[in-house]
Formats: sequence, C-alpha cells, structure tokens
Amino acid sequence: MNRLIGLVLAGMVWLGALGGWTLGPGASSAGASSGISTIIDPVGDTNPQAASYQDVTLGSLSKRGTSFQFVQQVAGPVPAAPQLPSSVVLMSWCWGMDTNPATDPKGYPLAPGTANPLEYLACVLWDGTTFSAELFDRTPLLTGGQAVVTPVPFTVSGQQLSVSVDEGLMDKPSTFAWDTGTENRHSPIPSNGFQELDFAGDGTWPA
Ligand SMILES: [Ca+2]
Ligand SMILES: [Ca+2]
Repeated sequence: MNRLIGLVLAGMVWLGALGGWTLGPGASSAGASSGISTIIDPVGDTNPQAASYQDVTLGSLSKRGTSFQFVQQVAGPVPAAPQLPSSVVLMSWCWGMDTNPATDPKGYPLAPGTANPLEYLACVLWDGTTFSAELFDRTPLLTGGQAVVTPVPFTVSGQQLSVSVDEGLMDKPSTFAWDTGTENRHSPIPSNGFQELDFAGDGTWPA
C-alpha cells in the first residue's frame, strides 16, 4: 500500500517561508554519516501529468549528527520557479516515515477520518511563489490531538531535493520504514484532493 497517498500538503499557512530558491539553513556538514538507506526508482514510471522533475529516481536517508538527512533525486532539474499546471495549487516532494507499524493516524493532512500508516511526513513544497519545507508530526492524531507542523531546513538544487529533520522532532526513532514520492495538490488541506505522480517505497532505517 502506498503510504504517501493523500499526504500532500496544501492550503497551509506557510510557516517560516523563506522566499526563494536553494534555501533553508541547509544541511550541516558536522558529523559523519553512519550509514545510508536507499530506494531506487525507474525513470519514466510516473503519472502522465508529471514533469521530469517530479519523476523520482532515487531516495536516500542518512544520519548526520542528530539529524536525519532525507534526499530525493529526480529525472530532470527542478526549475527555479516551476509552473503550476491548471488547477494545481501545490507541488510536493515528500518523504514518509512509518515509525510504528501498529498505528495508523487519521486525518491531517488528509480529510478527517482518513487513516494512513505514516506517523511523520516531511515535504518540500512549491506553492507557485515560494519553496518551503515542513515536517508533519501526525502522532498527536492518535490521541485526539492535532498534527504538529514544523519548518525544517531544506535544499533544492538541480535534480536533487533534501530536508534535514532533527531526530528529536520524530521522538528519536531507532528504526522505521520510509518512502518517498511526488504529488500535485488540487485542493487545500485537510482533504484528499491530490494526485500522486510517482512513488518509491520500502525503505528501512537503519539500512
Ligand atoms: Ca520514477
Ligand atoms: Ca504507522
């Protein structure tokens, strides 16, 4: 099952919008990677509506210091200002994390009541004006609370996008399943108004 279905983020208040292109505090060079988990995905396997820069070719996950480094490579360079297709309000490049196989949080950013295995979701987002990146902590949904949204450092450069997520924002998971994908969003969240473009799954941390 595709864990990223519907987990596309639109209509949100852009917290910490940084207003530009290759942005964000960026990944620190401190510390050494202790290993890397990778997911390979074919070129040309997307929904026909996808641009080349929405065609995932590789996902990778490593750790640098206390931060998880999520990377996605795509088949074509991401433009400085991608043109949103008609009716699309948001493009996203996301990494989904299933830290507890026994739980399926319901709701945000999906429509209320819609369950999904992911406890956490990190996305680079393009709203037609600005790139940003957010971590969505969905674990509060399990106990009647609301998802927590936290801006995270990110990069968009050529055919690669990345986000850096401190392990503390994910309750320091020792192991989890992860995946990565791209989507176009047609309606504001919380809702299920999205179109999945490409998906690459079955990653595990640690590798
Ligand atoms: Ca692909
Ligand atoms: Ca889960």
